[in-house]
Amino acid sequence: METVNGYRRRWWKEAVVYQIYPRSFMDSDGDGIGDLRGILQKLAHIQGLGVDVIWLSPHFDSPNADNGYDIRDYRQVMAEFGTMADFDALLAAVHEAGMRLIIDLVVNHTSDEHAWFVESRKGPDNPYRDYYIWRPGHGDQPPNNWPSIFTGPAWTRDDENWYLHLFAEKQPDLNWDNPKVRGEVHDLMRFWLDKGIDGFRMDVIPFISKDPALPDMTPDELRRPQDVYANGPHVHDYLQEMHRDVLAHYDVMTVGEAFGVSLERTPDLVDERRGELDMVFQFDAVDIDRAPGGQWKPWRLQDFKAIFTRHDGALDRHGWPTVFLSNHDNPRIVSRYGDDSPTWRETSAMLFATLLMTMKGTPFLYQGDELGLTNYPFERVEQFDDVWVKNAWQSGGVDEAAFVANQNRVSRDHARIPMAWSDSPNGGFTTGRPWFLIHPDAGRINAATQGAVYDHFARLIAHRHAHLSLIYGDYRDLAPDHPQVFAYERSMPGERHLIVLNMSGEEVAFDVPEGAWAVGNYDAPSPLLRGWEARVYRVD
Ligand code: TEU
Repeated sequence: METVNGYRRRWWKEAVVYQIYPRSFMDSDGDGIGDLRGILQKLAHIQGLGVDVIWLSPHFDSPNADNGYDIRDYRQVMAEFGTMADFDALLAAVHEAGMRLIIDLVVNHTSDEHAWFVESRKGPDNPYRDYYIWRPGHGDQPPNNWPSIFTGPAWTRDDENWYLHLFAEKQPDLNWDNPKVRGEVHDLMRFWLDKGIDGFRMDVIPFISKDPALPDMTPDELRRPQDVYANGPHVHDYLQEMHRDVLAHYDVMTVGEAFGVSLERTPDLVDERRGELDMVFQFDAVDIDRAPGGQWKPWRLQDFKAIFTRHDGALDRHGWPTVFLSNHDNPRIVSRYGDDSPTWRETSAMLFATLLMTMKGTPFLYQGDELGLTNYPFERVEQFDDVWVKNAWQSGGVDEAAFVANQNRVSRDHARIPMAWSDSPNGGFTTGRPWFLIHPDAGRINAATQGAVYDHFARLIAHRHAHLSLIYGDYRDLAPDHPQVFAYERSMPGERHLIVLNMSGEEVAFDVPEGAWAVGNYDAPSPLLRGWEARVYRVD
């Protein structure tokens, strides 16, 4: 097996991944909802960036209580997105274009409309009863004090018993301790793998194993329930079994959403000698501005930088990290970490492109990052679509202005409004009535006008692909205490890069080397770093 700088070479370590939220990507048939044919129409846009892998958020039959993360039938395509023939055509076209396609495996829970749950709730004697987690309550009270991640209790009563749902009421948790459930999951994975998909992003996968005693959480644990949910007794057994029985038989990549998994425990999931997952998403960078309870809080650049050093230190040569600053659960990068004012939006979008493409780990982009799309200016509670926002609002306690102000900082809906393609009505997303809000700037900030940001992404991706030190090279933060500049090197014997990012709108003096300047977001280098300037130097 070929190694580079001590790492085994694998295609997914060298890949750049682009995430599509199908509902909001492109509508081909005018029903106002994005679909698979729409993705097909826009494949050249994705291919032009030079990305290697497309990750499709759930495309399965679903009643959409959580936009497809509540699956009713794992072997059907969501009718609004098209047909199985459309899926097959998309997969073939992606492969034809030299890219790979991974899909979302959402198997901690199903929809309450899934046939298994419809049966399960019929009563204790039903053969599917044990596919889910049912317990008697304490009088009128649920079996324990576990909270749903989406606020409120994690239990809903159905006749005499309660079922567990770590997310919405319409997302009952599967009982992975039942071997039949694990067999079903393996079967549905094979169904898609045998079609030729190239891997899975696994939704909240560490949550699959629950302590069968279901003990109450302590007040301290209740501040971060995800840490309890991600630490069940059999998560590693079940992942190793899945790897042995299914994944090991295909050349695919897996990336698990490691919500609640500490850095110390990350190697247990991704150490290649264990046979569990290839990679996981760590939440530190996207949680930097979150206080418990989902309140926004300010953050410091020094703390942001320290996250990347900690991540790097958490894994040895047997594990591989990911890098992401956005997805369908997070606000837009420029609005959150950069500066979305007209002066700096493009420049800061390019700076974060530079960070993503030069950091250690497989980078994941979210649709619209390549255009520097910004947050939506929400004004009223009714404008939100997210079930989490609705639950949180119903739980009460704050006035609307304060609630909306916080959601404007943290809401998942910023990422979920439709893509902006052109200055046509609805940003060119649909000829019909869009399912969700269209950004007021869509006519101005869209794929047709954002060539500069897009081209910068493409340049960086090409540069990454051409330089193994940007993939396998060691990471070192050169100025961890600097309040404005993020400067780091990526090096391995024979090849070294220096990356200098001015994470502010101010000019900054910073010692830069003589070496060749490879990629930057300003035309020519200057002695001072200009606002949001990003430079990549080749220094070997
Ligand atoms: O997300 C898990 C999850 O808990 C996140 O919503 C997390 O709380 C948030 O990102 C913290 O910033 C996954 C999916 O990505 C999400 O879209 C689903 O709603 C959820 O699982 C349930 O399937």
